[in-house]
Amino acid sequence: MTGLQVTALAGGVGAARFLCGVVAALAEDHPGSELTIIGNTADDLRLYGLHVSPDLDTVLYTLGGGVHDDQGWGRADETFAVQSELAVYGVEPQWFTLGDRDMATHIVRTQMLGGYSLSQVTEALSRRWLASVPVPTRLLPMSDDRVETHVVVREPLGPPHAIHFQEWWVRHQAQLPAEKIVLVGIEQARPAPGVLDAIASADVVLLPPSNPVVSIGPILSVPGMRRALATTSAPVVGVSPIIGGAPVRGMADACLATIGVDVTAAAVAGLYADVLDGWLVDDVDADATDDVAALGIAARSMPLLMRDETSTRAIAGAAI
Ligand code: FO1
Repeated sequence: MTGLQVTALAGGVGAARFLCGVVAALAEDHPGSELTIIGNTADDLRLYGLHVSPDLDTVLYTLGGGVHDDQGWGRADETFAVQSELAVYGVEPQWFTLGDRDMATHIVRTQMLGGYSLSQVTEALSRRWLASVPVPTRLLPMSDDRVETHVVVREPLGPPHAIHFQEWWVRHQAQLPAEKIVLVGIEQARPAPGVLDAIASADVVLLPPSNPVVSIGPILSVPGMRRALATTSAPVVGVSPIIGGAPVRGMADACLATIGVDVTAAAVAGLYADVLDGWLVDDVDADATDDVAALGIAARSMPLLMRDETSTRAIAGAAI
């Protein structure tokens, strides 16, 4: 078997875990392969003057073996001395947890952003985290331009107003009724250097089981991305983040409800219909393969729960 050029779009935890399976499958079955990951940056935020890129960091920490396994984000063996001290000073917010080790990443990123682009900074951070991945792997932000997901919410008795996605997701646990999800800055955003090339020159493009609205959605919304995916000669293959009518992880159901899309494997495929060639659904959703096929997308069912390394590798192998 010869090596493959694989390009994957990535949100946070689900994508990062899936990408571990991709690395394992490529290392075993396709020696000589290379992996390019295009990460979502629309849930980036500034906190305490620091630039935090949760999804990029989740990919780096997970592939680099430094992630907090139970949470799926943040660092293993974390301590919280700095944030506790900030709390004593009355510094807000305290609803978003930044550990000491994690904070070092944000300090490096913020310092470097004074003179370098987010792509360049991400490349520098990758030298630490991706060097030991058994398949040559690079992580590109979807864009060097600032894009932020905001959620228009209505609090009891109050007028609708927009809050940062992380405030809705983490502080309100996506429980505050949302009227709209808006990608601030998306019209002006350009794909980061290397992103369009990585799609055009790929042998296969993968859409991991990430949140379709706030993780994959922003990447697809960067001007030029959908066209690049629709015109690449590579098959574009996705893995459903919905199993049996519920998200495998996270609160994608609240996001889908906000944009008026059913919480089903077939409805999510419909969101990607213009770019997708193949779609994996769980065995419990085997009935959905006909609906997906009707959209012109080849569909197959298999067990999609990423229970351990073996099951995750099998899903990634099937997608490839
Ligand atoms: N998720 C939480 O539920 N609570 C947190 O306090 C929190 C902090 C945090 C810090 C750094 C980081 O990289 C991720 C963090 N996350 C936290 C996860 C994050 O909010 C989301 O899951 C992603 O942005 C969605 O992909």
